[in-house]
Amino acid sequence: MPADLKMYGISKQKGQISVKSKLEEIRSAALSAIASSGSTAELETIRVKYLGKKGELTSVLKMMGSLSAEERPVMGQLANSVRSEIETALDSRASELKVSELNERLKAETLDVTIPGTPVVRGKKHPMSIVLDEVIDIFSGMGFSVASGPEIEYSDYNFTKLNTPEGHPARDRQDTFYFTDDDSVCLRTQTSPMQVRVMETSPLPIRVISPGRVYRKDEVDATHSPMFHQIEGLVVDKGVTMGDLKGTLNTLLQLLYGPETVTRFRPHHFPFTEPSCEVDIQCFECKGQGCRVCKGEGWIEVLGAGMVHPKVLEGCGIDTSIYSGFAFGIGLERLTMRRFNISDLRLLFENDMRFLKQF
Ligand code: 2U9
Repeated sequence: MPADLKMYGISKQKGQISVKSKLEEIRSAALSAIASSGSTAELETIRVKYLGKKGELTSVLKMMGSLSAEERPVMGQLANSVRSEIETALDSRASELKVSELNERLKAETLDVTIPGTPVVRGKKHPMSIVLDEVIDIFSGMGFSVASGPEIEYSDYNFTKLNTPEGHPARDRQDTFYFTDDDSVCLRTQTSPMQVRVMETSPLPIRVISPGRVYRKDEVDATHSPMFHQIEGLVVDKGVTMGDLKGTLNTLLQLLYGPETVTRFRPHHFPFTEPSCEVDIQCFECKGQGCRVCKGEGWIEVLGAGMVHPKVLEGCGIDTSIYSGFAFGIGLERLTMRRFNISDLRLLFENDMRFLKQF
């Protein structure tokens, strides 16, 4: 006798009676287990135990072969009806459990919509962005466009094309971040290389400002940073003179510091402009008498400027017998510090909300 038959207490002699009673036993055991099951996971275990490939019902079905030809269809029918009863019971208990499990989950995961949320801190414009936007507004009003370009530059554009040839002290390795051993690529030290690109590619006349980050090997202190921002400007047209330069910069400074602002243009030297000047405003505190604000000078330096050097124009293919130009450079940090009376440049880069929310 096969081992399975022994297990279920079925003997060939008892035949139909034993199979029948075994099937009924399976039915009542399965139905009561289903009725008392407490979770869908438990229900699945019950399904596998009774209806699975190695389950109890399958084992009994395997015994059918040992029954007589008359017994087999009767017991087969009974086995099918036991299977479908168990399946129906499993389905209906599964839907009951699904509902109760969902209800329990909903209860456990209740969201208290009355709890105050985490406040979202409203951002503000950075003081340098406030001042830059103001400067862009002023120059837009005078017909200038805005150009921005790469911060990694060829030394050719950063220096050579700006009349600063190899060997010039301004190209010193101690002042410039170079990327290559031959010093041919660097972090730009000014935004003028962008303006060279504008001159090389745009039709004349040109009126452009170029704001952006620039880099120099400076130690960080209250007035220095290895990264700072410049706003440079360039005008190239027929018959542009120092008078146009003065008119444009006086307009800028009076719009920035008020209509009473007094300016002074002092001779200076830059390799890329000739003649060159530094521009001061009369101290607003002492009206030129000399005080703590202007360190006794009576004047405060605000920017540098000059007529674009003919070598720079010609290097960009511009005919200097017809065209001339002026250029200027402003340090945005210094402009912002003066505007908002900020004494330490580092405050502009720390992004401390306690500082930034004051503007
Ligand atoms: C071209 C030719 C010439 C831009 C200029 C200055 C003078 C200047 C400083 C201001 C403070 C740099 O940020 S700072 O330290 N800049 O004094 N910049 S003339 O001259 C140009 C620009 C573009 C093609």
